[in-house]
Amino acid sequence: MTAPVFAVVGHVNRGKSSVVSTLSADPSVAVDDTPGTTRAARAYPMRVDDEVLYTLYDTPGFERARHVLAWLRERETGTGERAALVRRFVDEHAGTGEFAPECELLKPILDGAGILYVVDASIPATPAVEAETEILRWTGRPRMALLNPIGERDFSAQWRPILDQYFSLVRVFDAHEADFARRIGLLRSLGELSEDWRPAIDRAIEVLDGDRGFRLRESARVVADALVDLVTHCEEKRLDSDAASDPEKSGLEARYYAQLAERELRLRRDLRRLHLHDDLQVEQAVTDAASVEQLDEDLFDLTTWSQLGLSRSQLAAAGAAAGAVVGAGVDVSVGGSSLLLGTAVGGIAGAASALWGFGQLAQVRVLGLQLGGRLLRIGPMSNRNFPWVILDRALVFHAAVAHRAHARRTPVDLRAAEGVVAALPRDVRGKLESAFEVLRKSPGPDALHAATASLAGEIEAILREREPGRSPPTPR
Ligand SMILES: Nc1nc2c(ncn2[C@@H]2O[C@H](COP(=O)(O)OP(=O)(O)OP(=O)(O)O)[C@@H](O)[C@H]2O)c(=O)[nH]1
Ligand SMILES: [Mg+2]
Repeated sequence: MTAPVFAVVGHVNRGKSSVVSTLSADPSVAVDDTPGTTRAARAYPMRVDDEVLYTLYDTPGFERARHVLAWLRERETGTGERAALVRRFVDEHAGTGEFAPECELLKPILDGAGILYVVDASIPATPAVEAETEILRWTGRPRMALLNPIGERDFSAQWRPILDQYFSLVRVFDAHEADFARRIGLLRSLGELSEDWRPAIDRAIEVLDGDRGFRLRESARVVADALVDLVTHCEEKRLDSDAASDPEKSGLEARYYAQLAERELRLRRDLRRLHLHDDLQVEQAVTDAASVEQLDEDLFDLTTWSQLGLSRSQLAAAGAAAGAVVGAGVDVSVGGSSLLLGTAVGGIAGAASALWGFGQLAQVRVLGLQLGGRLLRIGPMSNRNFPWVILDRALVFHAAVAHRAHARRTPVDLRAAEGVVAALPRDVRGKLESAFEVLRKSPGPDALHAATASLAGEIEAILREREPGRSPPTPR
């Protein structure tokens, strides 16, 4: 079974590279609003475990389609010769510098690729379209048109009767919004384009489904591991005297929250990696540019906490307290910013700790050491809401990266995201709470292992439940 090849073509700057990027889950494809960004045809194979499922060619856009068509028409001898004439056009012009984009985009088609013709459905059709589609028709290859709306307006009603004349299939595919389910839907349509490709496309869908399942399972596992680490984490410091001084306490507390923040960052990195979004930026509720860089992924923010039941006045009090008390010590570790909302650890855990008093959120103990001396220990986190806050944030973050089209390069904005855990069914919350309860009690290795596995299983079920439903792309 050979993997099908598709050439993604269209006018310059219409979202061709975006379609390639999203359909191949490859964020390395150059997408830019400068017309003419793609200068050469380039193959992007969709691989899973070294198996190539299909290949997409990103191509430069048509720039002089009407001239190309005029050249072809002048030399036309009969309809049966049209594909050969297109080949002659490419042979005569390739390497001359004339019609360079047209030669580049036609080559993979002449080599046997199917055609995905991309138009921007948010602008009206231009006269160039007829020449472009006519040239593509002359190649005789199977072809589908994609209405990719770049802007807000919708001219698809105007586009359809034009595209219908040239394409056996016309589909809407928003390359910047399409999630996994829509990608699969589009693949199914590609399978309808030619009987020859059907078995390979069916195979591709099966493999991609399996791969998706694997990524969700791994995501659940890294979230469960992070929850365990975060809830059970402790920081310790040897004391010179029997009691801890205030600077000793606040220093250790700062280190503790900094470690929690660091661990959550690691979880987010893991989730981005699992969904092939390693470089995706995340926007948070901070305003100044330097601090965005430092603090773009805070550990707790007020929105999440309020979803979990803190009242507005509690939040206000916590906010005020944090800036004054905990924030000062903690912010140093995150670049000296005194911003409350965006700070990694000067956020709500530190804030709540300040509000409720040192040691109310996480356990603090002074322990005697066998060989003399004393140890100050902070952790594990005893606050009951804490694992829920972490889980909620992890699920919100997961949704943001797992459903994100790879063509879309703007930062993820979590500020308006809705929480997840508050809406979970009672029985699911019950099972999660049982596992959290085990974690809070400093479990032995076996109990810890069982609780981690139970968490991973529950979280995987939540992630699967939250997968968007499968529906074919909007038919014409
Ligand atoms: N919002 C939105 N923007 C899009 C979409 N598709 C493309 N764009 C934007 O439109 C611009 C062009 O997208 P590309 O994918 O680079 O287009 P192209 O057809 O490959 O362009 P050239 O290589 O220059 O011919 C970029 O700024 C994209 O971010 C879309 O579906 N939605
Ligand atoms: Mg391009």
